[in-house]
Amino acid sequence: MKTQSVSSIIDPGRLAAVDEAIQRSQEYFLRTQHPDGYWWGELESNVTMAAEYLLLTHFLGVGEERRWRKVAGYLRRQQRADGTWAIYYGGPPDINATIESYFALKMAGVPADDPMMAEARRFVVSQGGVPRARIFTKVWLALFGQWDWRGVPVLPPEFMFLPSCSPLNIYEFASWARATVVPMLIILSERPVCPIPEHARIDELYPVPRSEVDYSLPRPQRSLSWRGLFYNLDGLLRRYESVAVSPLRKAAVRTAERWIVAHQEADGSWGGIQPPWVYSLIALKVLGYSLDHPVMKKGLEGFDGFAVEDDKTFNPQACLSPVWDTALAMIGLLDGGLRPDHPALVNAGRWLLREQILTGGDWQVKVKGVEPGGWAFEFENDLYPDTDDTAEVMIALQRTQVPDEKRKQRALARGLRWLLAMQSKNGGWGSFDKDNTQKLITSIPFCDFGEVIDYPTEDVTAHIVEMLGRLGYRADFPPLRRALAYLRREQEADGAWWGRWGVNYIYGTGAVLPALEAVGEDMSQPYVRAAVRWLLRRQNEDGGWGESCDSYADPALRGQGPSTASQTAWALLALLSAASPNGDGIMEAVTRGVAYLVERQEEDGQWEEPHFTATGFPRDFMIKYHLYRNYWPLMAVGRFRRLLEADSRGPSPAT
Ligand code: R04
Repeated sequence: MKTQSVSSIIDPGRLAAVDEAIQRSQEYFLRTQHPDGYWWGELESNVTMAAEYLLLTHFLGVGEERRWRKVAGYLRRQQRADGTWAIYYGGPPDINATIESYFALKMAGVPADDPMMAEARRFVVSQGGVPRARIFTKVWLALFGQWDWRGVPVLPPEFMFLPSCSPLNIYEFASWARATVVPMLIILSERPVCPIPEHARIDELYPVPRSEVDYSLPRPQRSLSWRGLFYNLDGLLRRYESVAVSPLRKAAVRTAERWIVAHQEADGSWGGIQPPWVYSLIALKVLGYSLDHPVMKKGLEGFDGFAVEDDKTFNPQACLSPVWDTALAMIGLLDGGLRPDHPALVNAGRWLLREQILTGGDWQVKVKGVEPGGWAFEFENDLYPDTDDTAEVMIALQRTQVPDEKRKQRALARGLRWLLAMQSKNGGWGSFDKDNTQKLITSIPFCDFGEVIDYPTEDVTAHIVEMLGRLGYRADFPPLRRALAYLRREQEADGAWWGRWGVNYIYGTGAVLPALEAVGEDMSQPYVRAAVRWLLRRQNEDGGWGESCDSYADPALRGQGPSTASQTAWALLALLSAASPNGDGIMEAVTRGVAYLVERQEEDGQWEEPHFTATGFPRDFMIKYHLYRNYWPLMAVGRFRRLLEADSRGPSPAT
């Protein structure tokens, strides 16, 4: 870079357009900051959240006609022309989402002969019908007598008694699976059936009459495996179920109940996420909690704060993203050149400082003798701070100048101690726990959906590495040395890194390269260049980058798909971190990528992005963060501008 002049990279007219794009995006963020200091965009997932909410309200006996109409309005708006529902924009029909939506719509009074319902039914039956659904879907149906409890694996509540040193116990589950499984233990042991009106039955979603359905668990392919063993154990446990010694069973259920009550958050949620929340309310209701019990009341009312609502639709979000959005919006503004002491950043910084979690949580089961000090993703999720949010918040705070710098430094020091204690044995970081890598638990028959362990991942590790670099640590710092070795080991043969929480290899690679640069890694090393070459090969004709959610299932699709703003930005962040002085082809690709973004920005400073580019669980649960399309491009275009500026010492855009 230092030997090229700015005008050889980009002509003055285009440079002005870049400055204007930055300015417009900054103004968008300044306009949309909440007075308390945070940014918060929608977290969109799929229709099972809305369908399950409707079913929950029926189970609890609090279904309201007006609200149900809106939930139904949302479900119908999301249905595609072929009658099916997908779990991400443009995705293939999803049998679970389609069954759950169909059932919720019938509950809301939509008749089976509605043409769109008929289309949905055709799809479900063509796939083998209800017996082909995941276990969660079958549990929802069983709760209302639309599937037989016999067709759900046994999960005895005595599981609660297994100590945390045994290979199977609730703390071997990822935090999200743990908070889901504990109420499930109660539900599966009680097997409640809540009556529904005759018109809502879904017999028509079965391929054969209900009386002929085979409710046995699908037999695993290899019987001499953990899966096979657990399959056989299921048979034994069924027999135990019928003779379960009642005092022991009662004590186990009581233990699960106490665990649930102790894990409710201030906003009424469990773990800040919808699935554990709905199952916890169902479990407590089954145990006889009345709706005016404070736990139930808070739990139910909390949903209002999670919903995206207008006159026609009501859709509860899976999770709320204010802390994550705030940190990333701040980083975008800083990269765009906003002064570190700008009032908006100061206000955001103060808000983040207040959000630091200074009390204990489930992570302490594995990490002893360390003070709390992390951040969670949501407004309220104090028992589950995560390492990814902590890293991004620390980057944002470190770069922001708040009035009380002493307090900020103390917060950073605490966050740092916490993060270092959370590093897993293999040198990487999981999201919510240390060394949550026991694969055994993934083989139990109940676990047929999503991730149930929280193994260290490349993207999260990279964010923490980047943070350490920005705090001044270099590769000679032992935790960093181990983290860098982990990242080297995880690099794919083609040069890319996998993305756990973002789609997919573009996200992983877009996290790792900037991290390497931040810790002062020599970016001309062959392994870095391999990643650069991979990105250059994946650039689309239009100058942008894109990668479909399908790339998790189909390796042939790695790094491929229609260009999107956020994925283009990730690729650019990676390339910008590796841009070298002369003629390596990077700057030419970067300029085209930046042009892709600049040309597609809307009047109001935003970008459009219909595609889902984030991940809850690879394959099974995809996410669209509504602010991803805005802050990632701001970072990319901002860093591009800073790079030119460093080169030419020209003026920065005034903001
Ligand atoms: C982006 C990185 C920050 N952090 C990840 C946070 C993601 C927030 O969104 C979700 C998180 C979730 N978890 N578990 C679920 C989930 C959904 C989200 C979940 C989903 C379905 C079922 C059970 C749990 F939208 Br069923 C942690 C690292």
